Amino acid sequence: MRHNLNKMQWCPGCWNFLVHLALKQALSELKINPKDTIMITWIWCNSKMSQYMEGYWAETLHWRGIPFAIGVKLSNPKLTVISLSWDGDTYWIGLGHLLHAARRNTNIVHITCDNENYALTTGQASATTPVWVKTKSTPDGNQIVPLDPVALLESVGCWFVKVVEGNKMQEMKDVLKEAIMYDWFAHINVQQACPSWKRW
Ligand SMILES: Cc1ncc(C[n+]2csc(CCOP(=O)(O)OP(=O)(O)O)c2C)c(N)n1
Ligand code: SF4
Ligand SMILES: [Mg+2]
Repeated sequence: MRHNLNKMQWCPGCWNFLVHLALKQALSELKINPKDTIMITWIWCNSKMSQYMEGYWAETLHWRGIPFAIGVKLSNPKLTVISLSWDGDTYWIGLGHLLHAARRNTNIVHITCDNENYALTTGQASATTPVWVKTKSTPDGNQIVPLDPVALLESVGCWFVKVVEGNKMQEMKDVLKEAIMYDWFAHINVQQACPSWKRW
């Protein structure tokens, strides 16, 4: 269980700070005891968030976090299970797990911080990079139509899928609280700035 680790290592101006704050406030306002929460993260910039939250945590393998989170929930249903990931992971490398988790409808909160690029590996195109945007991996402009997470999840029967702007603190906190209180699988896409790599 982690406690009081506050030395954050994100770039200045990263909206990860805002997501972290909104999540902390949501859990606090719902009066959820840190010992009753677990945050599951894996490989990318914001995976460090579990280090800055109070409560139990697990850092698992790239694109394997969702099945890990479901396993934790099934073995201890009383825990509030939050899995936190990124667009490159959730919508590309680990997409299969997202879709089947939505179909299975286990009660976890899955948050995707969508900065529209692979930031940790220095700014390649991801599944949500807009068309014609130039990145390291798309020097002539991205020619792949971005994936629509809401339409995709609704197509497999997901009942709770919401998109929030990562700088609208009140709205983000309210949606997080709603997702935490919801009894089934909840997916939140946070539209997020990445000052270091997202320059569109
Ligand atoms: C199986 C596997 N494939 C690729 C990588 C390299 N890798 C590390 S982070 C990452 C992409 C991260 O992008 P995203 O999920 O959008 O997170 P962000 O860094 O933007 O927060 C990749 C491809 C890896 N660590 N493991
Ligand atoms: S690279 Fe982007 S997402 Fe990663 S910490 Fe820096 S600003 Fe945030
Ligand atoms: Mg990303």
